[in-house]
Amino acid sequence: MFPCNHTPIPELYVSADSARKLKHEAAALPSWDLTARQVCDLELLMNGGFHPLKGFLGQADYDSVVQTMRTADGALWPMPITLDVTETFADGIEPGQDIALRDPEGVILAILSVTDKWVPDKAREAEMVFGANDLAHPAVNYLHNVAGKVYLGGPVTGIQPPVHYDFKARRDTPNELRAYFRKVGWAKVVAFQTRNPLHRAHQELTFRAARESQANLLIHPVVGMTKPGDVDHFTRVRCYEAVLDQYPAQTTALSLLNLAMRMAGPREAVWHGLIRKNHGVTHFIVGRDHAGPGKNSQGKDFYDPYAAQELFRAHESEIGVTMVDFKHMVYVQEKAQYFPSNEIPEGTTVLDISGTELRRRLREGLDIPEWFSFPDVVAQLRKTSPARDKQGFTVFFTGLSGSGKSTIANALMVKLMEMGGRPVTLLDGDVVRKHLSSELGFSKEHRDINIKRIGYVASEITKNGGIAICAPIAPYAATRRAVREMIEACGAFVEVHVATSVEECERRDRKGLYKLAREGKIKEFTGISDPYEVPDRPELRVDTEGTEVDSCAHQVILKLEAMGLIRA
Ligand code: PPS
Repeated sequence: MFPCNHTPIPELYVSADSARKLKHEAAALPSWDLTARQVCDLELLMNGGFHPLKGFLGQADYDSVVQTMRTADGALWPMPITLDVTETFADGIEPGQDIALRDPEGVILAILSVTDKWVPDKAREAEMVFGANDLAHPAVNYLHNVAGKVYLGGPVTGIQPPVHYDFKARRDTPNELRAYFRKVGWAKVVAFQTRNPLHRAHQELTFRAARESQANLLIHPVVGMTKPGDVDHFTRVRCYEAVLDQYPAQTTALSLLNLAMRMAGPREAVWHGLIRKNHGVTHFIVGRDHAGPGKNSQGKDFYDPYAAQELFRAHESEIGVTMVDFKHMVYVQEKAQYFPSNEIPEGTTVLDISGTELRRRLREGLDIPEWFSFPDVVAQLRKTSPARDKQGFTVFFTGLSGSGKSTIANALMVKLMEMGGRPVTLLDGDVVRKHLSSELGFSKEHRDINIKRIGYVASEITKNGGIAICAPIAPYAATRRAVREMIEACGAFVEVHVATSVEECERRDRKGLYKLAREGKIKEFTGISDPYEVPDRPELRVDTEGTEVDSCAHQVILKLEAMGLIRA
């Protein structure tokens, strides 16, 4: 049993006076614009959420954390908190130098006194921390395809916390929560971590956990970064607020945690425990497959479903937080009541709706029964997830030059406009290069910038309920995946591989470019002197050889219908 600790935890902020002075001096330092994930990490470093860390890990700490889940001086810490930067930025920085860390608007949040600069072995980091160097794991994909190549480490001097304009009153630092628990006299607090909306089963299980541990309850959802494709945090917080009324008054608090999750299962559970310890709680609910990333590229779970609980239990005394078993609660029809799945009365009917089934019902505008969720929660979810045929979406054609992307895309656009209902925008490769990317060439770097621009515009169109049709070559799988993640946050992404072979494209050679490429007059030509990574699992693959354009466009229409995105 661990007592509630109300004493303040060390923060990395300097006084307001020193902060003003430092800010001035820092303006002349080289500065790094933090990524969204780094802003989350920095906030928790500065406010003590990541205590005992005093900054971004240096190399010795990094090696030790990756290898042994401990910092070099032996403190339990399972997650490498590193500042990844580009090679270009790193080239101008040497250990011993200070750099200013700025948020995306350019505000200086902190100073990093660089002690270490190194190129990490990312494959090893993936194996050790996430259990596999497999890009199907969102954090491994991030490590290889989003994070910079070089790490900088060193202590952080905090100047000011990142500014949040949303739900200000619901955000608390570890010390604010500790002070609150002291003020209201909560001696035992059980925290519930979540990245999903809460339904009745969650309310029942958290309620039980609090009763069993005779503790008050802290609903402590993550609003920083969660798994790509999750319900956005604005919707979730409105759902949490709706559920809060369902708990007996004065027993339960809701506080938002600006954590960037890694979905690292067992290591993540231990990390979550340490973070909650810093926030002053005494108990923490850990369930089956805690912070699980889903299936690996072989279609198997990344982690054993109970590995997180086992690792947590093995380190419980060091974490200083008691683990509370998360009970899977199911609804028993005859009793009109929830029961833990291992205590179901014999001969009764169990009702349950899985996450996938819930998403299907939301997508298709079907009934969601009251025994499953609260009407206010369902209303919030429906507001942000209207039925699929009312949402925006993106059709993303990819394929070689001359494969027929533009022709099919044009035919599709006309068919969709004929149906009406939503505005349709075509972002064709050539047209984009004329209007949005006229300064870009065909190096990997430039192609990636071009595709990300298309993805950005398509995501805005999708978010606002329109249909975006994109038709670039988009030769790199990782870039297509980044675009998919960006768009799936606001609607459906339908990847269509126009699978015309290079031989056929060259035979057609509509623009005469293949001939020039063969003669070496065009460099880096896709399929001839530059790579094209064939999509593994596109939503649709169309073959233009021996098939009319009209019929290819019709195949796309059928796919959109099957996905519920349009109605015939
Ligand atoms: S990419 O890789 O997605 O950024 O390419 P994209 O913007 O779709 O541009 C492809 C069109 O540019 C012409 N073109 C080339 N393509 C490939 N490689 C090289 N080096 C190249 N140089 C010019 C070509 O006409 C492409 O048009 P499409 O419509 O694909 O035939």
